[in-house]
Amino acid sequence: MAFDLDMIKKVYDNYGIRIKAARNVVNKPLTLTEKILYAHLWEGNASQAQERGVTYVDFAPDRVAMQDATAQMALLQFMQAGRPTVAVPSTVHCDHLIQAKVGADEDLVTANTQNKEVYDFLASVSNKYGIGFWKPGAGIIHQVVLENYAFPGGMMIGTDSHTPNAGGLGMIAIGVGGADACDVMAGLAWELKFPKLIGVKLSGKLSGWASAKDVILKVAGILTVKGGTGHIVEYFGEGAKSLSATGKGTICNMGAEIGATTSIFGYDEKIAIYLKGTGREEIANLADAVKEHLTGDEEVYANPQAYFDQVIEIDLSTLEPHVNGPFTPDMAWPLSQFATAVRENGWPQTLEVGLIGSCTNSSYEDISRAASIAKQAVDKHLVAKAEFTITPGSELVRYTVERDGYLNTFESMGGVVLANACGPCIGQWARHSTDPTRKNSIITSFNRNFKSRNDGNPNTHAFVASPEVVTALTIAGDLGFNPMTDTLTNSNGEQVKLDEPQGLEMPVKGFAVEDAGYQAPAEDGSAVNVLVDLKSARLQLLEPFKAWEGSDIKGLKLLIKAKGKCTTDHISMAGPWLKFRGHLDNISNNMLIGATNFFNEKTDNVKNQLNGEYGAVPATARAYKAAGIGSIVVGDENYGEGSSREHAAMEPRHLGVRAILVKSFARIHETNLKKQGMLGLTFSDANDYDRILENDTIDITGLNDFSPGKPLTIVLHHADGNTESFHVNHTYNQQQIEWFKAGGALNIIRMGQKA
Ligand code: MIC
Ligand code: SF4
Repeated sequence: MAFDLDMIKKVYDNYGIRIKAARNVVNKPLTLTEKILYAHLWEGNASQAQERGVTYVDFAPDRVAMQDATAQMALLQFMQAGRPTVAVPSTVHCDHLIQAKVGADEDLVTANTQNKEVYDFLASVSNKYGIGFWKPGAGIIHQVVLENYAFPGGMMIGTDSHTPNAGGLGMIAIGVGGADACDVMAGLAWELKFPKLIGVKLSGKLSGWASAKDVILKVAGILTVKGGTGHIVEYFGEGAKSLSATGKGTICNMGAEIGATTSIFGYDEKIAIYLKGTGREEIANLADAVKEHLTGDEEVYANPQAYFDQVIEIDLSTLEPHVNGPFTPDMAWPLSQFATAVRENGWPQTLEVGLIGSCTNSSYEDISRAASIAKQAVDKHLVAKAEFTITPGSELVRYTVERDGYLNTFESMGGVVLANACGPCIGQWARHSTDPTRKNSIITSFNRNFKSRNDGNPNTHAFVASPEVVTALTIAGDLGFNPMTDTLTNSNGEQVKLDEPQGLEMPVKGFAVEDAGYQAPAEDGSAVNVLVDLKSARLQLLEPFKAWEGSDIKGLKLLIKAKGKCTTDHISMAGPWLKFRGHLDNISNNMLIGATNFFNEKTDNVKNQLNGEYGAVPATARAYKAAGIGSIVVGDENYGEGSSREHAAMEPRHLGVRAILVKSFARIHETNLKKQGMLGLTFSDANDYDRILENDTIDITGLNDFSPGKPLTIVLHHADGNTESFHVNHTYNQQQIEWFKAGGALNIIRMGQKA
């Protein structure tokens, strides 16, 4: 399977030249992040200095990766761009739509039947436009990309927020909405506000129970779910060099949970070993030839405070394993304090299910370390108290760990091996739970633990830890158990202690696979038909959104004032709704159903101002839309945190919402709103949130003069006849304002096509 050696050669050929140009502009030592960003500036940008956190910059990414649940919308948009093939190497990965129920084989058969029309659509559209297609069962996008496509110093965008996983191989890899992917595949530049930089200096070396996962669990605790917004996190230091490439991948992957644009490690020996071990010796050789450009300058790492906007130091030698949660990935507990936290907060202490795997943690190293714990359960006559599932990240890993006996070990401990897919991580889990109102606890080695995410049950307390800690707690069936200090009673009534996990970074016998699950596109796809059934409930061709009417937007009804955390899982839930990801009208029926209404603290229950009745959010929006009235959504901090799914922006657009007004946005969601021609606005004074009342009618003024950096005005017409107004901010640049005016970025591409 081609990993585009020619493309990589071309990138490296230009590296020295581009970085030299950057040095002339920046005129001081460069971080790795700056080198890669400067090496990927779109032609014409190269001679400008870029102000971090301020300037919007056009980039030329080398690759695009899409997963099935977001690729549908991305490719439906791409089909409207009128191009014969994609402009940069691109792949589609079928991973999100497989539901975990019984086990890998059966679940895959069911998925192939149930999702047939979607897979047929994705396979045919990929075939037509020159896109590589990874079949269901091949693995999770980020793991497959790491094994096949990621390369040091490259730049990739992907329609999934955990795309940064490839930072483990020294690539700038950024999660985006489908519309952004569509632009890049159509040969256009990709725009990003030049990020600020956080440097994380790692010293020492991991040992015992601590693993790479604990680095990011700790960083999440320090920076919180908002702290990385607008930043790229660059890891360096001796400790960084000591981590395996896949361990680095885990850290970068979960950097999505702190809102970071992406995270990255410099090219080193560990990355070279991984490239060679996954059949890419040529890339390692090419990278060796330009290796001074694939890491930050020495001066930078010697004196990081002078070059990064923020610096964090972590000593791996003293790092404790962590457990984060529940309900948010940044609530970080060192293992030694976790049991107390569980008791003091009244979280259910009995652990019901432990789940390992996912795109974050399913490397050979992860599996072998977790298996070393599972094996002890068997050898020491311990019976696992909780259920246990394993989702391998790719067929390459699955085949290899099966060969090496690890899957067998898990099964002897009572584990169920699920398909190489997202499964429970994204709510594709038919959990055999009896009473959904009962508070219960689960622990995973995944990255997110938002309410209702894994099993759709808001009473499930989900915690996140490393695969080895998850395995140990699963054996104990008790969140109060600390494997580092406590003993367990085995079936002979003896007290036994678990030894520290042992693992292997790379398989001694090398990786092996029979069928990795790749399908190359046709050489000439012009005659290929894209398969879309127009009567389908799962796929719907897109209609262009309407352009802006050219005047201030008046008379909007407040649809919902969301209280507290409002992630993309709250805005457009996944799990059972994933099946409608290619059908905008049908998926719109999940719009904001997870968000809490500020006025009554209920979910999916808002006042319809037209008849005074309370009803579901989507139905209320549809009622306003049918009456020809626009609406507005108000939200709290970090609105749209989490996923890259642009459905969270397209659904409100489709249902007549004109603006989203919040205290702050998560990056990808804010861009998605702009791309779809929505107004994404922020309170200039967060206290203005309190002025919004349930029966408000709202105007947005200043639009005739909509320009970069200039606030707009919100006018509230309260039900008692009073009116008040205040300024709101936005981050639209001139081009983004054009998207708003045209009714969405795609309308502009379309117009270009006609011209
Ligand atoms: C996730 O982890 O939330 C997902 C599901 O992978 C999403 C993508 C999606 O919603 O399809 C993501 O992280 O972007
Ligand atoms: Fe899939 Fe979970 Fe990874 Fe998202 S975080 S890509 S749902 S495994």
